[in-house]
Amino acid sequence: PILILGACGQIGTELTVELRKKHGSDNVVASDIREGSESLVNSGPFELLDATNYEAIEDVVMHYEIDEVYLMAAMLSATAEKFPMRAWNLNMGSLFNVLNLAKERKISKIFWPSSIAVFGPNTPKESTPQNTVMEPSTVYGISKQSGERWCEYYFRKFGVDVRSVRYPGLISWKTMPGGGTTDYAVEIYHEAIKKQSYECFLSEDTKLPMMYMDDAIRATISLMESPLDSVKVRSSYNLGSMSFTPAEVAQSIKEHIPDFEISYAPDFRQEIANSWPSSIDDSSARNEWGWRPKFDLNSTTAEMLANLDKTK
Ligand code: VAH
Repeated sequence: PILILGACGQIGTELTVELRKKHGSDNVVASDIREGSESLVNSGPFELLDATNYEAIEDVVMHYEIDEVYLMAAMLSATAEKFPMRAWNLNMGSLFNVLNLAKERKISKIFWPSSIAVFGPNTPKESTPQNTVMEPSTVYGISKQSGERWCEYYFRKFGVDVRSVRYPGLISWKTMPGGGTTDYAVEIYHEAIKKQSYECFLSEDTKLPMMYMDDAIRATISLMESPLDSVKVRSSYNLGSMSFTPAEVAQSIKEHIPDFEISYAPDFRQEIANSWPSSIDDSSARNEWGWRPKFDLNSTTAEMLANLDKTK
């Protein structure tokens, strides 16, 4: 059975749905610090669980005979700048809990998300390589870089099978993201439907790596199902699909909603975005476990507007 920590989050919600489809609802235990949506809680086993509480996780692991854990609980880049110590404690405490459960052989496999936030201002910005200079300048990025080092350490020293990808900004319609710098790329579609206008908190030419959620979920499951010896990167794989600026996503929306208007009011999140790459070289993921994205900006916009239109 599988346990998802942070199952009510932007990624966790969709991972829960997909893994339940694949393995059967009763084999996927969803958990979070708070109750999630009705559908999530009612479509299979759900536990209220604090990912920083080792004993609480251990109880759930023993009770359901869990063998795989997806750790999707974290504090994201923008909020982490407001609460650095809470972010560090949550992001690292939860990771040590699952790494140590695996070291004690209580679970056998872990998925842990890293992020393009591990890169910093002096990292090459275009086609950022798998291995390069990484001096993250955000609390969130520091926690992801440190987390990657610990994942690789636990793999080499204790044989812990922990697997990871560096997610770009993720775009989805099922659950709102919380506290991220790339959240503008989700909010803009909601506002386009609701108000045909959006005030963007990043400047119009801020180019960032992005990905549609369906691609991110497929990549995650594909990596977790790959044979052990095909997973050569044990820090975290670069993962790419597209890059765009707020002006470009606004243009793609205008093709569906001609009178959509965008304005720009950069805030503290601009500095965070400026420290990140503009595009990613994900050739390791493509060569070692066959990664291929399916969604580009046009198909992402079409999917987002069609689904949000139905749910408005
Ligand atoms: C954030 N969505 O904005 C997350 C992600 C690359 C961005 O890590 O913090």
